[in-house]
Amino acid sequence: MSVQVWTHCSAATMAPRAEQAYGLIQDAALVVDGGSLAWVGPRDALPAKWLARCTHQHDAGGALITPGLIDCHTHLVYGGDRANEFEMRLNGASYETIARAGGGIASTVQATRQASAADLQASAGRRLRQLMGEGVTTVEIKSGYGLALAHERKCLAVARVLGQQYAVDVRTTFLGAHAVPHEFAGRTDDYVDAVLQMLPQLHAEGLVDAVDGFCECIAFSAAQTERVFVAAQALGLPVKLHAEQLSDSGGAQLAARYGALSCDHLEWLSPEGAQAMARAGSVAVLLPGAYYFLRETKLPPIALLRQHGVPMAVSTDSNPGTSPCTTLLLMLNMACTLFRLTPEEALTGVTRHAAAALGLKDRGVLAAGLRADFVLWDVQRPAELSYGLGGAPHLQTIFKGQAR
Ligand code: DI6
Ligand code: FE
Repeated sequence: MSVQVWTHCSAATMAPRAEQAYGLIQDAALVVDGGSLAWVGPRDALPAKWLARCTHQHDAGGALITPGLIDCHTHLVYGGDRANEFEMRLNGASYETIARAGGGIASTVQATRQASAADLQASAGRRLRQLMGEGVTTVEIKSGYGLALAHERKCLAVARVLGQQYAVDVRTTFLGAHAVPHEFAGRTDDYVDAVLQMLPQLHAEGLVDAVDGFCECIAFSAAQTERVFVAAQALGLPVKLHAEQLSDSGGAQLAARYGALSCDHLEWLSPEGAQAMARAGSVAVLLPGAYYFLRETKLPPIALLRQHGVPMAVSTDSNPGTSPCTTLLLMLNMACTLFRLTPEEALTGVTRHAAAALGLKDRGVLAAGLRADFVLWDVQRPAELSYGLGGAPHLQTIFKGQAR
């Protein structure tokens, strides 16, 4: 077994309740034993036994090391794009005109159904490589543009294959309850019946790690969403929810009752919703890319989330309609500039709290016993990761102990 020692670095460990902001260790050493971290601390406290057992010693060249980044909310697998609609709108077309011409989410569903698994793998692979180029080591990928068994299966299987093809951990989420496909127009309850039939089959095929829904006046009601949660719970699957993005539908309270890992978006979250999330231990996943792209003006209630101690994660929401985004670092900046998170909250949101939003306890922090997923950055201090608009501070990513 290889034992690797990394020195000549500082480490933002992101350890909870650390004395230093970011759990920062100025002159740090990291010991990697196989695919896990065996020791993390100040270099001058490194136990001699690790140097004795060391097979590879690495000079990090003064880099800052953080945990591998975690993008905990993406819709990475879809056909086509919506650049044409973006352009039409900026040339004066209304949403209604575009929707009547088969645009919006329906156009992505059509393009996704028409695409082969190989096409989807190629396009999602391009987006995934962009995320990985900024140090992402774990990514969640939702279905939700197939909306029929064969196509939901195709998208989830593509997500699984991406996790085998690339040195990144992929977590899949079944989002059958994302939108009502045209063949069920006006029959939302019948479509929910169809979703309830898809879920056990996809789960039996090993394609589902969690279950999500879109609880909103333009999508599924709280009662319809609850039927999906009941089915998930019966299979022992954790749930999460797109909640209070465009209005307050009480989705957060509903999700909390089912012990949701996370509630996502939350611009319209109420005090009752925040309280329910705090009691359930649900993470608030903030998605500044969608807020920006839709030119929303209602901010998620950050002070309320802080007041109730709800952990906040930050993610790209990478999708063709509301956040065509493949840069998690830009989301750090937007979480700070638009939502007024501190840089420390933002970085916690793509590491420790993003891991919690996926129910993962073995990553998101640099600590002995956890996965050796970490990133070397060409920056002096952690705040630079949130400060930069573009730029390329990424030097190297280590995934399960290996350079990638
Ligand atoms: N919320 C969103 O903003 C996206 N999905 C969701 O649940 C919209 C997806 C799209 O327009 O393609
Ligand atoms: Fe989303």
